[in-house]
Amino acid sequence: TACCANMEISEGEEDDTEWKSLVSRSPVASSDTSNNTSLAAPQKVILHFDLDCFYAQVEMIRNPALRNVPLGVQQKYIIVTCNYVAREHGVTKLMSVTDAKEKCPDLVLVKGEDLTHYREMSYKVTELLISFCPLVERLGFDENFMDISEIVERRLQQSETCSFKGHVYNNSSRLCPWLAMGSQVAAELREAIHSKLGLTGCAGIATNKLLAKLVSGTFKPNQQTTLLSEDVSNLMGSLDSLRKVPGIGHQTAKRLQALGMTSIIDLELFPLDILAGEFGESSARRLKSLAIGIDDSNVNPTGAPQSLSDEDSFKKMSSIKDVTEKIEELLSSLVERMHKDGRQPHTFRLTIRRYSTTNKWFSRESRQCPIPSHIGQKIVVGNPLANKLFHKMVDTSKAFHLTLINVCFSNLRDRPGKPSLISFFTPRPSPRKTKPCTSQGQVNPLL
Ligand code: DGT
Ligand code: MG
Repeated sequence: TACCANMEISEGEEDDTEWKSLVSRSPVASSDTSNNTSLAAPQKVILHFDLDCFYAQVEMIRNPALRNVPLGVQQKYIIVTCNYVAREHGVTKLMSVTDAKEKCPDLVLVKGEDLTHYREMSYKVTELLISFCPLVERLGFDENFMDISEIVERRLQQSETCSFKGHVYNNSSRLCPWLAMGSQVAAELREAIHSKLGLTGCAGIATNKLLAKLVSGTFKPNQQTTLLSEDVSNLMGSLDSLRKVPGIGHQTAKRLQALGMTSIIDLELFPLDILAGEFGESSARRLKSLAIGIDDSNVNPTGAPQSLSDEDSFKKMSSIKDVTEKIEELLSSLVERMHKDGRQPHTFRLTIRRYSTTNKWFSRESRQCPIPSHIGQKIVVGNPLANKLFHKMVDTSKAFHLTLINVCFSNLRDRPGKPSLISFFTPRPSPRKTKPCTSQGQVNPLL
């Protein structure tokens, strides 16, 4: 995801490279419960939803004439996604515009650098899912996890017979009423997303987040797949690299490779004590668990983001004038979002990335400072804070070469008695969430 413009990385839900909570406890043996036909689910039922060609679908809803043509969504010189008509012509996600045009000369391109419509639709999907069950966790813009164990249990108490909807991984035919009921619920939710918002997507149904995410894309687009416990090792064995395991990010994969591991099976067989020597006991156990499909992490209900940010990347920015203009441009759209959110930011952060041939994606630097209450609208025009922070990082008496700028408001606090415009930010039972905001349309003192 690092190559493109406007990827948001600081809203917490946007950055899935470190899936921190993936395994929070030490592994437990996964008992074969598939013969157990009692009504209470012995394990959780977790859904994972992933919308089809998300940005392209949003563009096709905005302009239905684009539905039947090959469509690519362009950010800078990259096709960040394309519809399935374009995929039939060989266009793929993250292809360069030049290559895509070569594969498919009729490809229609729309600009996708402004994320506003995608973001709004993304929150509508999460909101819709929350209206069925509060245990929903966002992952990026177009993915959501949902823990429906209680719904399944309740429904199974009412009706015992229930067949699978959609695909079952490996065509397994074992009885498993709770996962079968999970597949029914998933089908209903996909139908609701389609009828209310006009979007199609895939779903995975399994007993934990890791497996639900891994199985959901087995059949694409607009299909769903259930994974039974007897097929967990098949699914894990089908992954062709360690990076395919959610929770194993770029850095972790590099460290595992340095220890001689390249495949999931290598990790599964690697001695725990040596792994613990490198990563520490709990991370080593977590990694070993992931390799065999065990994930005890909870679905953490997503609240309002802890911060709002916007960024842009470019080949070269080396003048103060360009930097100032870019910061103003980013801030004006960010302030508008902050205004809609309704909360008040108390910290401002500026992040830059300097050109580097060696450490391209990991060389971000940032500085932050409190936002004084008297600063008012000056945050955008003239942006004294950004200016100050910028000069703390960059010695402008010398030549500089930046490839990214990110602006971020954090430490967001409610304004007493002022509700948010966004109904998504409603109270939900989670300790780490921000409280709801309350009023509407107030003037943001930052403007
Ligand atoms: P799918 O799920 O294969 O049907 O296709 P998408 O387009 O939904 O792909 P997905 O789920 O990986 O990503 C969701 C959206 O996020 C996608 O429509 C565009 C955006 N996106 C994905 N990867 C990148 C990336 O590397 N850079 C940027 N800028 N955007 C990305
Ligand atoms: Mg998707």
